[in-house]
Amino acid sequence: MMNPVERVDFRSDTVTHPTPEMREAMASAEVGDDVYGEDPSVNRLQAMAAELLGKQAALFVPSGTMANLASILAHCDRGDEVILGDESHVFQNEAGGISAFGGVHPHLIPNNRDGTLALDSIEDAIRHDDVHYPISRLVIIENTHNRCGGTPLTVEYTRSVGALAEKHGLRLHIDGARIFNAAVELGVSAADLSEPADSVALCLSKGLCAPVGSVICGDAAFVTRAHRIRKALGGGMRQAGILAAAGIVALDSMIDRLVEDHQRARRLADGLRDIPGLSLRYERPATNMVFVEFLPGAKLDAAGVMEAMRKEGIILRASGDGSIRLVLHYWIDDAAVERLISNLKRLMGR
Ligand code: TLP
Repeated sequence: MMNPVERVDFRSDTVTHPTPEMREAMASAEVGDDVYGEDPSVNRLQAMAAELLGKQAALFVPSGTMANLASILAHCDRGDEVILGDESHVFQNEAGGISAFGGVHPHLIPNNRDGTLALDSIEDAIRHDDVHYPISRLVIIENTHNRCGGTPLTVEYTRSVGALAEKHGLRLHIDGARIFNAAVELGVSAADLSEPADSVALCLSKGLCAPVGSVICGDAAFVTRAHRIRKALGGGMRQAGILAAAGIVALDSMIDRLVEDHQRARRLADGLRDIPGLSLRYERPATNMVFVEFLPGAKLDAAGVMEAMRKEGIILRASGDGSIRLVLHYWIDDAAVERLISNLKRLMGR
């Protein structure tokens, strides 16, 4: 078996391999045909996720992208409008699926630096009834907010968005790909963070290390609609219990340890602070991500650092804007963090 620890990969928490315990659970998983609803492992995973998020029901789907897409299509008819942030994953990184497959119209409003959407911007974006306008149907927020520093949205903020949506008869969806990072960081339950939402998508295959899968949670009627949409999208899987078994381990034993990734992100930020040519986009990492910018006149730019690090077995990814997002996860230990810091010092030093 390949040892994923030999090289260290800071590109994302999506690169995490399953843990040995997950591989064992997968090997011995009880399975059935999940399209018939007969896979005991999938059913168990769904029940666990629904309970953790305080929702009536849940549905296992292959990816975070399908989780958001199926949720949005379950809430919206063609031509309906969703209000979402200009830095949201749904808008930036999901190949325009909501428009391509759902005919859903995105109404963008600016994300604040902390990932929130200003309540008055949401309210201003809501359409009144007029034949010229699309129908406002759904608000989407993202917790933690990936492109906004991995910042967690608080229970209070989420409640205020939920109250606003409810006042105007709109629904609320949370892209909670990293909702457990938010929960452990804020010291609250994922159920409290989810309570104001009509649907929440959580990912098993990020910091929680499962190889595949996301779960969408909501009331029974929502999950029934999403179930049919999942089938239409080709996401009805058969003996998916093999995958769900790893997800069960993820929910059972991988949530509380996420805080270690947040601590390492802070240690990493501390180590980078004084390196010439670098600057931190967020002084104190909010959860498991560190965003590094390269100053004009720096010895190397992001692409140069990425290339030099590859030779050291350290895998990084330069973004289009010339910054690098470093993501901490289960397979990055203290030694790997120190290795990255010392290599960066050497590369960027005068
Ligand atoms: N994010 C990936 C990339 O697509 C950018 C990453 O490396 O962070 N919601 C959020 C907030 C996400 O960050 C991601 C993945 C998804 C949804 C989609 O999940 P997958 O990759 O399972 O489709």
